[in-house]
Amino acid sequence: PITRGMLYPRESETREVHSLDGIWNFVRSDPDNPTQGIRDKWFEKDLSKSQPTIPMPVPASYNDITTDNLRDHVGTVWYDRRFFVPRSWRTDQRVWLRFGSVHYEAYVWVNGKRVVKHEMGHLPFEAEVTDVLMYGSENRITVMCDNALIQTSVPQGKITEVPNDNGMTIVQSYTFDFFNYAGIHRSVHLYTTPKTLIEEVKVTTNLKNQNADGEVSYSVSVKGSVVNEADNDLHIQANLYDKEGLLVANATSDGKLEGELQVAEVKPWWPYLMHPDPGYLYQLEIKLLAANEELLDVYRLKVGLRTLSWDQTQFLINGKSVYFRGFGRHEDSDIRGKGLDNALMVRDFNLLKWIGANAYRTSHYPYSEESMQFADEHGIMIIDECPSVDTENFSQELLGKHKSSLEQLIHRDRNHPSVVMWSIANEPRTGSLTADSYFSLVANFTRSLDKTRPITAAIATPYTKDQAGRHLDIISFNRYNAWYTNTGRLDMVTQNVIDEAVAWNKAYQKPVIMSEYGADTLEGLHIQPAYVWSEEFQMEVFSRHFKAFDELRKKGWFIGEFVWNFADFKTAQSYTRVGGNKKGVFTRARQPKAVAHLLRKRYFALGRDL
Ligand code: BDP
Repeated sequence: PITRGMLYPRESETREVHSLDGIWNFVRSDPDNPTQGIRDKWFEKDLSKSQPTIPMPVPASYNDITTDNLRDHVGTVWYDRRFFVPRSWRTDQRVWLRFGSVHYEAYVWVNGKRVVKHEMGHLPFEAEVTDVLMYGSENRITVMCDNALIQTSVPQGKITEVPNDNGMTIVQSYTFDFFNYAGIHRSVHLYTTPKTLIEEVKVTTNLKNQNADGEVSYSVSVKGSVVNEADNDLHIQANLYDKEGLLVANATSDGKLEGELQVAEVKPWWPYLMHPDPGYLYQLEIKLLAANEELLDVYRLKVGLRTLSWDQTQFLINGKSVYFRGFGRHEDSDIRGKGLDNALMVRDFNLLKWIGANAYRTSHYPYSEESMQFADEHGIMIIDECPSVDTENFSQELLGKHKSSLEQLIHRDRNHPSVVMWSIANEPRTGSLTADSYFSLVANFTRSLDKTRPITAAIATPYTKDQAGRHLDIISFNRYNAWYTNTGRLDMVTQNVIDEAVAWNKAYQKPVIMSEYGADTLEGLHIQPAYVWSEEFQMEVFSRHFKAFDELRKKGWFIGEFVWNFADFKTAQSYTRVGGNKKGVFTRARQPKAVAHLLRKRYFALGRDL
């Protein structure tokens, strides 16, 4: 089990952070000879010494960078680069190498020595490299990345060998509806810490006396040779600062690595449009001190004070019931694929606020840590989804990886006030008894890691067959009326949506969210009366859903609507996809389709209501 919190790398008076982002050297393995790199030990010298390399940006997906068919490559690729480690780092400290994420599997060597292997995209991993680095000189990092998805990876896929015009070829197939972009998707950092360091920080918050008083509970775990809690060697000084930088609470734990801070006249964390100052964050400063008060390590993180609660009919934040106005999204854009891009991220948040949304689901995998921090700052609520999508063929091995994905996700994201719910899967095949026991195990495991947030899953199995809903706290359902069912029939939307939501609520007596609805729309295609793929049709589909939602809201247990999708995105090639999935309210270049203006009116009107 992963017990490390994988704190986001931040500089402080005891820590330095260096970025290894930039242009790396890149080689794709010969699909007919996929293990050649390992056999020939490509990690022992520069990749360029054994073959031609091409330049590859990090972070980015590699798929859309070149003009050849690297896009459709299946199997391993290799990256390397050289970097300098300053002489000054040789002092009494540790150095860590951290990847924000690599898709799907990564093997990492430093100066020819294997330092870490990690399976699963969208999640960070790191290794201590103190003893393999050469100080005051050049070093080499080599990464082998494998994009193959099989029945026991998360998400699942299938690899088959089939004949083609050149003999035989490997085919990767998968049923999920987004392109299997791969590569070093997020930033690579080297950072230093003291020998005895703050390894993990866990924060929970509470509000009392009608949100007038707040409490921040923290617990810290420490790594290092001098750790011996029984001896009361170490203690924590915790300081809480408000936005203006004023100290509002502090505490020194006596021989303990945990404690509470009491905050008077607290400014709670509120979602966007629920308060004039949404996303209010304090800064928590954690100082690790030795028995003689020597300062060992300092780590700072942003903290939002809020409470979450839920029952059979509603979801509340700070005691106030919440109606979600949101989106399913993707991390996806031209050229960089799923690579972290700050310009895109900031643009997306500007659009979310422009349109009046207060939430999104990280469909269908964890999004960048940078975007989680941004959501905290802007009061955007997140339904945080693990990478399990279209889950089927349940096995012990799959269960282990699925649980691991949730464990890694929760460790990474549990301190974010924006995270208000865990989504344990998207459209799992939940119609069987095996699914029943599988999801009971996944849900209980998730609850054992975090009891402070409700659990959901976006379900498309009909409620008559579903076996997973009983294990969830909140029911989310995906349905494409007038698109996949009753295509073109705008007269068959409203009542169907109402009936299905009512049936879900009746089946499980839990709050219900419509987590996906929508229609593919080619921007600029106008057809009156509305016809599939036209902007008119998307607007009609949305309007008919709005009618249903307004009816459902009166019933008291319908708590949210999420459009599919925020923006157009790339998928695998198929005859149902014209250059990708076009259900975006925004184009892939992040410009509004006509429906965006309609949705904006609704989301702001709902925002004002609350
Ligand atoms: C839903 C999936 C989503 C797809 C969407 C669609 O959850 O990933 O992109 O359908 O087909 O079933 O547009």
